[in-house]
Amino acid sequence: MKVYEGANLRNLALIGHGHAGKTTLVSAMLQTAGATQRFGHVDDGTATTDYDEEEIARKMSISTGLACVEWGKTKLNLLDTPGFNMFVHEVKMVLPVVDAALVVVDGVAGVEVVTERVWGYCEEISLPRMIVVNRMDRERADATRVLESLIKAFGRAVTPLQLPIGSEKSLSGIVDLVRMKAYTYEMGGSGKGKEGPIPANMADAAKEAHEKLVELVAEGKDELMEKYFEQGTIPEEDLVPALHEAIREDKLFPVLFTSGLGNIGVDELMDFIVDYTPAASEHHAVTGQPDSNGTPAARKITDNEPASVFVFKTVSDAFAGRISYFKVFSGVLKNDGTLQNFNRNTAEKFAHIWVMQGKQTIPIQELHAGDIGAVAKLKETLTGDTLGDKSAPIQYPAVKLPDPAITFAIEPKTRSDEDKLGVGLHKLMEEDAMLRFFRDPQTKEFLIAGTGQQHIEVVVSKMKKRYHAEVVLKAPKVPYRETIRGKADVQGRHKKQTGGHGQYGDCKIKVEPLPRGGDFEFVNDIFGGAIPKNYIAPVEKGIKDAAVRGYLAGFPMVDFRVILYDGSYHDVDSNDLSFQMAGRIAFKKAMEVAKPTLLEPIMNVEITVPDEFAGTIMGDLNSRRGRIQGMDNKGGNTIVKAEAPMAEMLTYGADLTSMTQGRGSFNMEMHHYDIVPAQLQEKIIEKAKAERGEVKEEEE
Ligand SMILES: Nc1nc2c(ncn2[C@@H]2O[C@H](COP(=O)(O)OP(=O)(O)O)[C@@H](O)[C@H]2O)c(=O)[nH]1
Ligand SMILES: [Mg+2]
Repeated sequence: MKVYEGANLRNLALIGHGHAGKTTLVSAMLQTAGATQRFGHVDDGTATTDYDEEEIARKMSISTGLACVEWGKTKLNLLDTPGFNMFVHEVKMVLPVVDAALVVVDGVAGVEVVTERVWGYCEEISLPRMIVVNRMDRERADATRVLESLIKAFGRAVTPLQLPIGSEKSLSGIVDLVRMKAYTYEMGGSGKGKEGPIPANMADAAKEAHEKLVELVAEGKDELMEKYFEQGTIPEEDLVPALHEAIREDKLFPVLFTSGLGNIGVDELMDFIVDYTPAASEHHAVTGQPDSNGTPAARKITDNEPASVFVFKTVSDAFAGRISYFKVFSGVLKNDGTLQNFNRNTAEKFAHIWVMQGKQTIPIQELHAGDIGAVAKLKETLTGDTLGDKSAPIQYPAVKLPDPAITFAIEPKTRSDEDKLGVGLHKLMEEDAMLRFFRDPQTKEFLIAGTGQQHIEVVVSKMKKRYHAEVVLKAPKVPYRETIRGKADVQGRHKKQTGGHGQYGDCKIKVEPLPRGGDFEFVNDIFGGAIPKNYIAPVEKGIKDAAVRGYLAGFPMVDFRVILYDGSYHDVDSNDLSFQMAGRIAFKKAMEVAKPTLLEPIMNVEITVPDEFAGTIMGDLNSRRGRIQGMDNKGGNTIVKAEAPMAEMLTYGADLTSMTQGRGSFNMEMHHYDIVPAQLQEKIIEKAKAERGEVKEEEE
């Protein structure tokens, strides 16, 4: 592999809805450029960028795969992202390291839910976008209809730079509307087109589209407008740079057509990328976090600045260990070089730097500003870290991700699995930013949290295959809490007379509710030494210990205030333990009168479905005790915002899929706690008691 400089590098993320053909398109580009011997197919597990065993088993991308294509003098770094909503955060994580996105759209379905979602991510950071309408060989593929759906969703800047020749099975090539030439291909052939004249039956349509394009470009630039008025057109040598600029500045979103699987239009696609998408060196300067003076450092994407690299992905490989994927934002990284990790203040050696081709590592001597590479065995570096020239510190901001939406209890099958469980999960967390693993302080259970059921299933499967740890998933648990709605004024007295000296503690407390989120407050209102100072803390501890265990069903009691206002003691028999006991007794007595009640977590949910499912979704939310907060329409989709209790949403991912034939997606996050309706409390309390009963038996 040759060494490339920023002007000859193009970093592109392939993004879009699942099954639009992103992974296959990468295979087609590799095959057409001669980088592979055989075409890599998703369906038989040979695609270069879907190499992970989980991806092969499920025939879908789960995490971003990297490939690179040398095309003429230019190297294209292709980042193949997943398009299923549970893994779509992977897209967010790579956008900061690319110079443009290839938004891949299915020629039959047009704009889909995830297409809009990822388009939004690009919009947030003004990333240039090029649209590829793929799978044009499929039955019912329709260029006109898809173009309409694109313009409706993303506006009038969406402009075709090509027209497909033929359709469905008889798709045979494309017309280049800039140069006004036609290219024809053999279905399933080499991917290299044969140049020829525009077919007669398309001449008018092509001419019209070309003129529209020229007009659009002329409108955007005064110098060109003049030429256009004088000559009635713009010469090709002006048109190409003007389009390049318009695309770089998000004034124009070009549309191309391909069949990845049939390898049609793929060489033209790569030519277009080289000519029209921004070079790595054209990317605007990248800003780091502000330093102690509040001024952020920044780096231009050039070899002349101090070296800095940003780690955007980590893979935990069974053989090579930890592999860090990075982009060189500035300077030149040499093989065997040492860089300072600015997030962790340690030096890291970059022994054996690589360029990645799927899972294959290709050694490289150096990587220039704007290029993407990988390295194994960095000691402490994780995703989101910046490393660089020690004398020029900078920290690029890590990508913000949402909180996990679903939690399961996880149990090792055997004792030996328990040891492997922790080790394996910690390795998986290094490569998976949305995975969490922790222990529930109440139930002492191990919990794992992720983006959805399917995400967790992938994790469980990786645990088994990679780390040989067998685990059982248990239904997700709802972290209920308890609180009080009334007040109480009670006395807790602990007195025991046994043999020698006895035990004596006595306290009088008032309890009252606090607003939601108020947690726990303890007020010492003792005057005149009714209880000596050193016994106040034991009373508080006794109450707190009891409160964590709850009163109704064993869930922690929150949002209440305790006022300790009186009590008594005994010179000989009083001690810490006696006052702790008195506190516990007082707490229990208070609960008998203070109207204890259950609290449940309420989630914020945002659901996106094609319009025709809006009614079904709203009705269903109603039956889940959901409260609709708002509705919005966008490009044929309805977006519903609602609040709903977590207890009703535990299997929402699977339910939504079946209600919408897989066309709906949703986001969910914790919002607040609220009182459980009276008619449901009894059931939850009974169930919790039964569960605790079982635990007790096991312990004996
Ligand atoms: N007919 C047809 N099928 C395609 C084309 N590209 C991909 N596919 C098939 O569509 C499915 C999804 O493709 P894949 O590349 O995994 O899509 P991704 O989810 O966007 O990466 C696979 O079964 C592919 O074989 C194409 O151009 N034409
Ligand atoms: Mg894919």
